[in-house]
Amino acid sequence: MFTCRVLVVGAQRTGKTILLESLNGQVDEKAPVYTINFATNDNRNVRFICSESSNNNINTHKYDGFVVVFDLTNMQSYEYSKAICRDLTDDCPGKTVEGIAADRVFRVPLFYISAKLNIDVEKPFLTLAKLILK
Ligand SMILES: Nc1nc2c(ncn2[C@@H]2O[C@H](COP(=O)(O)OP(=O)(O)OP(=O)(O)O)[C@@H](O)[C@H]2O)c(=O)[nH]1
Ligand SMILES: [Mg+2]
Repeated sequence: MFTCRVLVVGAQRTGKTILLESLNGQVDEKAPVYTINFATNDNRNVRFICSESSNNNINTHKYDGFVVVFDLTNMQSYEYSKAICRDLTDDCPGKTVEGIAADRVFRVPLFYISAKLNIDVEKPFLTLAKLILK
């Protein structure tokens, strides 16, 4: 079992907690920390130790991966997520045109999910698992 520490990060009220709760992991209520086991489709197992934050001052050394969340109906949360991605990635070209999709700007996979409706919530984590295991 490969264990990796993941921070779910984004503006306030963007569904970070609901997303983590929807993944049916084990919750340590004190921290809170969510332990979620995933199997990739080639049957490799990954354990994600997940926590959430809306603070953009991230201690990157504490984590192996990041899921950056924004709310499609909240442009401010999108701008905030872009700032976070900018901080987290070195490979953002300085002169990228604003307004194009986040995945084009930052070359990170982008997913449209609904934690509330339980649509595709596991997708970002499975992709993270594949990227980390490869
Ligand atoms: N429409 C819709 N609402 C959502 C979705 N996910 C979460 N919400 C709502 O967004 C609100 C915030 O959800 P939380 O999971 O508490 O968000 P959070 O990012 O953890 O919030 P903070 O911890 O306060 O920063 C709640 O009222 C949720 O019901 C979604 O996929 N669709
Ligand atoms: Mg929360």
